[in-house]
This record gives sequence, structure tokens and C-alpha cells, in this order.
Amino acid sequence: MTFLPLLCLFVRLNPTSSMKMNWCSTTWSGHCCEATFGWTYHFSNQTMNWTQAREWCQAHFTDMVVIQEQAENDYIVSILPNKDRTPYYWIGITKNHINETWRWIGNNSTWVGEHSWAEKEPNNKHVAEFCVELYVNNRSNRGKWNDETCANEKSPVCYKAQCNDTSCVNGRCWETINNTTCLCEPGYEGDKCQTAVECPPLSQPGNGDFHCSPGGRTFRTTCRFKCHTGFVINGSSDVTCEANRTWSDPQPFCAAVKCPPLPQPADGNHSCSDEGQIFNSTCHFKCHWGFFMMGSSAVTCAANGYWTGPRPACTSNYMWSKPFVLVEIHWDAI
Ligand SMILES: [Ca+2]
Repeated sequence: MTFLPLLCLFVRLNPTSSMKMNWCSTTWSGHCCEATFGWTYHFSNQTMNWTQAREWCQAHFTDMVVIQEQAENDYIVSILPNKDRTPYYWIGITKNHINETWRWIGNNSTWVGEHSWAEKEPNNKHVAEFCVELYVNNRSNRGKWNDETCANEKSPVCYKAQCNDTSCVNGRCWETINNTTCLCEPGYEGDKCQTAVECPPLSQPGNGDFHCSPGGRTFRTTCRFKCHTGFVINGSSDVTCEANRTWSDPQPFCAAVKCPPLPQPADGNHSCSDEGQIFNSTCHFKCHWGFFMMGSSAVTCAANGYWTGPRPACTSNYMWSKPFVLVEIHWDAI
């Protein structure tokens, strides 16, 4: 085996394109290579039947060449040496039956351009022309396709994939003739889809706190809100950052616990520190002139949503109110 010098040139495939092609050409055991930032294309000058050609491609590279658009077809034609006559080159599109769709075996795609076939092709001339050759010559059918009998011998054209398992962290690697692109899964961005998108910052709720899973406010992070004693959460306690950069629910807030309504006592009235009679509100009771209070003169709305004591009553009978005082004095004395 003889290794010949590697020649690398930098050329632009398209003068309007900013993408620079890394064009390498070498001769190694009778075949050459063409390198781009995406797939690299390879061919052999040796001829073989279609099945052998595919095996050769798979043994040395990724598979027989896949063409996904007209520009790729044109590009491949431009790098292959001209041939005066058949045999030309095998490309990786085939079918198993006359009624089947032509399919690229490298990636199972089905692209066929409007002007891909040569004139009067595919003609299935020999009944089972289920493989395709690419004309590379100086005639009018240059770059066109012809369906052919797979047992015929032609030169294989192969590709080597540049994408691998680590090309895109959270996405699919897409190869083109002059680039590889990561198509990111929803929720990720960056040239390798390595960055999770972020949701807007959350703010600390009044009378409460929140805690987020590792990631802060990135995609799939969940934050849980909790309220301080005497406050209840209003809204969803858990919010999750979604792929569209928004939280799954509005940020909840903490509302003070409410105690049951406290009606005015008969023959008296009360005044409360808060109209809403909520957590920590205290209501002070007064009895009208000539009435005596039976019970505590103030109750407070507790964290559990109950008042700290029963509402006092106002009585006109001094003796009804007195025993409570006497009892208290009695126990205090002991
Ligand atoms: Ca044909």
C-alpha cells in the first residue's frame, strides 16, 4: 500500500456563501476523498456490482452516498473524475420491486429532484433495473441518473458522516454538503444544543418563600412555593420552566388565613384591627351602657383560621357575668 501526499486546498463552493469549504484531495489505494465540514465524499476507481459497492462503502466509510438536494448532486458530480463511457458511478438509491419508491439506503430518505433522471429514464430497460448510476461525463446528461441492473459493475461513491453521538448534546445532528447543524430539541439552544433555555426570574412572594430544583430557572426546573405560618398559597405551589421559556403556571402569592366572620354581639359591638378578619387581626368587644361582658373582651384570628376564643356576650344581669370573674379569682388564689 502506497501513501501519496495529502493535498488540502481551501476554496469556496459558492462565491456568495460565507461558508468556506475544506477541500482535500489525496490518492490512496486508488480512491480519493473530498472533505467538507459535513459529510465527506469518497469514491473508488475500481468497479464492482452494486452490493459489493455498498459493502465497500460500509467497510471504509459510512455508507453509499446519500443525496438530499440538487446542490449536493451538483457538488458530488463536480468532485468525481469524468468518465468517457460506462461504467459510471453507483449512488446509494435503490428499490427492491418495480412498484416500490426509490429510497436512499443510507438514511431511508426518498428525495428525487425534478431533473435528476436522464432523458427517458428510469426506463427499467432490463426489467429489474433497481440500482442507479450517476453519469459523470462531458455530455448533456452529465449529473443525471440512470436506473441500471444491480449486477453491473461501476465505481462506488460513498459518504462518511461527521455527526456522531456527541455532536449535539440535546438535538439531532444534520449533515449538509458544507456544514453540520444541530437541530435542537425544544427547550435547548446553542451550537451543540448544550444550553437549556431560561424562564424569567421569579420573585420572592410576600409572606412566603420558594425553592427551585438544581438549574435555577432553566428548562424543566421546578420551583416550589411555601407560605409562612398564617398564610395560604393562592395558585399552584409548583411551577415548572417549559420549553417556550414560560412557567407552567403564574407565580402564586400568599394570602393571609381568614377566620370565620365575627358578627357584632347583641347589646354591644366590636372593632377589629383588620376589616378582613384575617390572620393576626384582633377584635375588641365592648358592651353597651348597662350591660356586662361575659367572656374575653378580645379575640385574635389564629394561624389555623380559628379565633382564639369564643365571642363574648353582653348581659344586663351583673350576676351572670360575675361568676366568671369569681371563678378566675378563685383559681388564681390557689
Ligand atoms: Ca435505465
